Amino acid sequence: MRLHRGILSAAVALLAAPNIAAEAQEPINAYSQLDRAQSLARSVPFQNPPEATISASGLVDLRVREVVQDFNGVQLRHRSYNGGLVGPTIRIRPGATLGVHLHNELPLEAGAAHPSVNLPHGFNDTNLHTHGLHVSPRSPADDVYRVVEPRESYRFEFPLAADHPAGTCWYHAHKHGSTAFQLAGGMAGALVVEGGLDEIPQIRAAEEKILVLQQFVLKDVGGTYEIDHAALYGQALPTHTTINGVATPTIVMRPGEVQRWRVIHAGTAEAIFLYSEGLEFHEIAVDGLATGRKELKASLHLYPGQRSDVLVKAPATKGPQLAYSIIRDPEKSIRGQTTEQTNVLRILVEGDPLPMPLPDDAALLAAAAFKPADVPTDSQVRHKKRHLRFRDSATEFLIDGKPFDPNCPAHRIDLNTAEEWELVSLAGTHPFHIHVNPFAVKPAAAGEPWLWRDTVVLERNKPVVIRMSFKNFAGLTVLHCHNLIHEDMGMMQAVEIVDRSTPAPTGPALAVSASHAAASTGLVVPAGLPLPAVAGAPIAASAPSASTAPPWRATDVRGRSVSSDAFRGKLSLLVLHRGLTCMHCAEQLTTLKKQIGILRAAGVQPVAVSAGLPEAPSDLAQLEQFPFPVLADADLKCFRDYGCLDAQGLPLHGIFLIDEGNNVLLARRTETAVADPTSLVLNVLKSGDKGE
Ligand SMILES: [Cu+2]
Repeated sequence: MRLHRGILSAAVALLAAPNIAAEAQEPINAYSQLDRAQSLARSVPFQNPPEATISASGLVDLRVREVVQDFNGVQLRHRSYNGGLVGPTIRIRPGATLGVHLHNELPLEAGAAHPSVNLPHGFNDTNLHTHGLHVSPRSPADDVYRVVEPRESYRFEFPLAADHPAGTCWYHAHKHGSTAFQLAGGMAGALVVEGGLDEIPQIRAAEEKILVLQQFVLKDVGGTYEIDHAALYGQALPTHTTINGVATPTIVMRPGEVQRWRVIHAGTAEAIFLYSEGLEFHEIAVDGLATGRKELKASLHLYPGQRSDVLVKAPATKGPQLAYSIIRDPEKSIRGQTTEQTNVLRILVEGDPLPMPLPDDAALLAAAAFKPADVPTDSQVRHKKRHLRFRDSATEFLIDGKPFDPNCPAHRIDLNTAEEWELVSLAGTHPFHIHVNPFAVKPAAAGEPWLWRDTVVLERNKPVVIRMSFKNFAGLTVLHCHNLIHEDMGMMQAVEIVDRSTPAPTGPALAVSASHAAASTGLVVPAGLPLPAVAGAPIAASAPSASTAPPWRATDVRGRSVSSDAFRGKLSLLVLHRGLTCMHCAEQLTTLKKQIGILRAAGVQPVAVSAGLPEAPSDLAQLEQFPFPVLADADLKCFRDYGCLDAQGLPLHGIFLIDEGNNVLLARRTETAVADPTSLVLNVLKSGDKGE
C-alpha cells in the first residue's frame, strides 16, 4: 500500500495528541457566520442530483476524479464521482442487474507502506459499496475488500432478486482507511430501487426530491479550499452542511402540496436532526425499507448512513419555511456535544393552493418491505445470540475490545440461519451498520412493531437488540460504525457468512492470521501452516479467591444444558475461550485434541466453554471432532463466576483444573489463549503447585 504524504503523519499526530480534536472544532463559529451570511445573501434553487446515464446493457460509468469547482461561493478541490459535488442518481428495478464500471482516475500516491491498517491511509485507492442492497458480498458485487487502485478500472455487477425490496439506497466508496475522506469530498450518490411505494397513486402524484445530505470540512489552501483531513479525522464540526452539494437550497412548494423526499445522510461528521415548524413530515420508509405505515414526525433523526422517505406536506399558508438541524442532547451526538442550529434547507410556499391527499394506511401496509412474520422467532434465535460491545477513546475505536482485523473474521455465521444480537456502546455514540442483510430492531415496549433497518444508533449504555436472517448470500463481509471516521480507524469487524451446502469457493483466499499477536505485527501466515505458539501472559487473578470451584452451566450445540454436575468427582480441565472463530482459540482446542491421550492418562477430562454462542448447530461435525465437550456460555455467567471478564466485561481466556473434591488446582486467566495448556496441567499435577 502507498502512503499519502503528510496525511498519515497528520493522522498520527492527531491520534497522539487528543487535544487537537478540541482545536479542530474551532470552525464552529466561522461556520455559523458563513451559513447565516449565505442564507441571507443567497437563494439557490434546490436541484436533484443528476441522473446517471445507463447504457443499453445496464452499465453506469463512475469516474473517480479530483476536480476544482465552485462550491457555495468558493473554489473547492475534491475527489468526486464524474466531477460532481454529489454522485449521479442510479435507478434500478428488482429483477434487473446493475453494472457499474468504476474508473479510478486519481493519481498514483507516492510513499511507503503504512504502519497500521487502522489509521487513515490510501486516499487515492477506492472501491464501491451499495448500501441497502441485498446482494452478494463477493466480487464482482458488494465486495468492500476489493481495492480499485489509481488508474485501474473495475466492473461491478449487482444482480437484484425479483423480490428485492424497493426503496432508497445509496452508494459510496468503502475502502478502509479512506472511506470517511472520500465521502467527505462528495463521493456518494442515491441508489433508488424502483417499485413498491412508488406505485401508490398518492405517492406517484407527489414530486420526488432526492436530498443527499453532506458534511464538508474545508480548509483554505492558498485561495482554493480542500477537505481538511486532519480536522475531519478529529471529528470537527462541518464547515458546510449541504444538500446535493448546495448549502441551504430552496425548495418551492404550493400550499397544501405533498412531496416525496428521499433523504440520505451521506455525511460523516455528525447526526442531522431535521426540524421544520411549518412542514408535516410523514415518514413512510426508513433505511429504504417501507415501514407499512405513515408516521407523523416532529423531526427526522438521521445518523450517518441512514435514510428516511417522507411525504412532506406544505402548510396551507404561503411564505418561507426553514428546515434546520439542532442537537440538544450530547448523548445523541456522535461527537458527544450539543450543536447549535444549522440551517439545512429553505422552503418557499407560494402559488395557488394544491391540496393533495396522503395515501391510506391499507395501501401503505400492502407495500411494507417486511411483514411481522419475517422477524425471526424466539425459537429460531434461542441458541444464536451474540453480544457486541462498541467503545471509543481519543485514540482507539474498538468492537469487543479489538480494532478491525481484515484477516480474522470476528463472526462466522451459517447461511440461512437467524440470530439475535445485543449491541451496546460502552463509550461514545455509534451508528451500527452491517452489510448484505437488514435487521429488525426490537421495540422499546412490548406490542410495538419491530422496525427494519440497516443502520441503528447505539447510545452509550443503551443496549439495542436486533434480529436478522442471513439469507441468500454467503461470503466475507463487514459490520462497522457508520461514523466512517471511526470505521477508518478500526471500528469494524469482518463477518463471514458460511454456506455449508456447497464447497468453499476457490479464488483469492482470505489470509488467516496466525495469532492475534502475529496479526498485530502485520505477520500473516497462510492458512494451513503450523501456527507459532504465543505465550499467554498471565494477568492479575481475581475471583474465585477460594479454592472451591463455582458451579457452572453451559449449552452444547444441540441446545442441551450441561453443567459442572456432569464432572463431579472427576478431575476436569475447564477451558474458557472466545470461540472457534478466534483462530488462536481454535488452535488451543486443536492442541488439546492432539494431546487428549496424555491428558486422559493423567486422568484429566477437558471441557471447553466459549463466550457467547458463536458455534452454530451445523458446526456439529466440526465440534464432534473434539474428544471433549465444546459448550457455549451465552450469558457469560460462567465467565463471570470464574473471574474471566475484564473491566469492560469482555471475556478473557481461562484454564481451570478442578479436582475430584471440587478444588481449583490451577487457575490461569490470560488476554490471549494459553498455547500449551497440557504442559501447565501436567506441571501442576506433578509438583502440586497451584497455578495461581
Ligand atoms: Cu463509532
